[in-house]
Amino acid sequence: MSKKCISELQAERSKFKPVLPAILKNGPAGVKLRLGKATESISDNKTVNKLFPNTYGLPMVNLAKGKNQEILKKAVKVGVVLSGGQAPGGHNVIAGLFDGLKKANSKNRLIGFLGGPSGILDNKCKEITNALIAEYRNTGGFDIIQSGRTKIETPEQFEQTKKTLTENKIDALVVIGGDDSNTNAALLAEYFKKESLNTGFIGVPKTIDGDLKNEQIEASFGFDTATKIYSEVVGNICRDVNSARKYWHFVRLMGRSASHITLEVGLKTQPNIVLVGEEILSKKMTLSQVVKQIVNVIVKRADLKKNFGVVLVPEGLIEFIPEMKALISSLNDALADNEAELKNMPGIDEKKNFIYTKLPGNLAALMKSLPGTISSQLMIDRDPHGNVQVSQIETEKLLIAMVKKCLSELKKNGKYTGKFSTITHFFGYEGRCGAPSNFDANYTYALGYNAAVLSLNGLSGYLSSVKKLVKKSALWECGGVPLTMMMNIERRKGKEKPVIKKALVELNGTPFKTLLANRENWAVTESYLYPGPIQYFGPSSITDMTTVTLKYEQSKK
Ligand code: FBP
Repeated sequence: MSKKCISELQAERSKFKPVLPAILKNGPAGVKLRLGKATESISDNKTVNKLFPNTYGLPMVNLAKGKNQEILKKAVKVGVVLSGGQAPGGHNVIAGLFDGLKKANSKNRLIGFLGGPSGILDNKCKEITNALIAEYRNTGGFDIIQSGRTKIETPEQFEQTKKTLTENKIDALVVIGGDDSNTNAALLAEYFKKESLNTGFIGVPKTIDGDLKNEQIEASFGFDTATKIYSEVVGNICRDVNSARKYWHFVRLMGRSASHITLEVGLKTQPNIVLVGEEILSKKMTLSQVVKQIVNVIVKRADLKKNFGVVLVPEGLIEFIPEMKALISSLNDALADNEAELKNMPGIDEKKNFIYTKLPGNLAALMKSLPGTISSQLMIDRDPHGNVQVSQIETEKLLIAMVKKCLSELKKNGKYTGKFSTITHFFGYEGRCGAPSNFDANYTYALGYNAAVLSLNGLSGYLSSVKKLVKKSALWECGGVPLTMMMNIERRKGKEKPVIKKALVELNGTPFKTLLANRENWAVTESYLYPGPIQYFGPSSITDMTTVTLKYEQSKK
């Protein structure tokens, strides 16, 4: 990328200097590790312990001021890989990592593996230099080394990883990824320890979905920027709706297995209906009950002569509806068990008819009752971690079809006289590579710099942690959280596996309670908010604003 090819905003933005937490100001040699007590996994302790005999129970690590001249002496070579979906700020993690390593010793080197974990398996890499990283500071995207979703899982792949990392003399690998990628980092840390190899593995919490968080990790990076981008466009749709007053817009938002994005965008824009998967699951609602809930609002608004509105739908919605969840889980097992036969079948209808015979009768009937496009989308290949690819399932269209059916019944009975014209949207990819907000630019830079400190200190099996995020970045606290501490056992691809637990929307938490307190009013009024675009320049009350979710979750701590 040549300097001439960048936009005016990018040129101006490249001058932004992230503000490091004060604890990191004197570089990696100015901090000492303070070790806490041995840790336990959040559940399934015995099983997780058994699977990670060499890395289970590591202590929590906090950075404290001190002198650590030892780490300056030896030049090290650190690898970095971007894993999974894109999230704004990935380039700044690499910039922070690069600056931290170079501050400790100008002979330290940073090697980027290309295209995600497959770059490790294929030994495809390039050195991150000062000139290269300069082009990517404060930019969105993962294009500096690209990303990928390959999972390192077979014994051959572990062997290949060992070969690549030892041949390249990599002292530590920094894995920038979500829950699945960091689970992979934990497995690698364990494998290398078992093999008596010294390579360390440090994770960095990434995902726009916002579901890699817990007591120790306050937020995953990218959530802030992505939700600001979606809030801008959803706000614009609300204003369009309020101006034209003739359409119902159904907006599906990314977030896979958690509704944090939808909830955050809902709180920021106050549309008429915000569906939260976790609530639907806890109430064990059926698909028709969810549809009924939407229909009730449409009818109420029609009675007020308001045949328009905005509905937010989390992309993972169907996995939260118990009957659909059961269908997907049974389908996951059936697809995994019959992979070979299915491969040889040419058409989707043949595959579906075959799969119906492998499902319990009630679930086969449910699948058959869905619109053909939706049942075909449910058959799409799982991702390498065994997850159904909900981004490919058009839930908003399924809901619209069912709502239409319901409304026409009501019309026949004279209970509905409105008009229902719809427009659908799916927002996900639009926000994943946006230029990071100030919050994400600072947060990712600190996460990367902190990962350099953890790597230089020879740690392995830790997630880079930066806390107190509602304070100014200079006051943030840094450390490392053992990866095994965040694990539990889940069913993936038909088998029980150790994985980092996803954080779902807490129904007792302030973000959801705020929605609850307001949604009846938002349903029938036009209380829309128009957040507008991310501001990079201007008053800090706007440029440094964090998410409502983070503010509500962390402000009392
Ligand atoms: P990560 O969890 O890997 O960060 O990815 C999140 C995500 O953006 C989800 O919101 C979405 O369902 C999925 O990636 C889409 O995957 P893909 O990029 O493979 O289409």
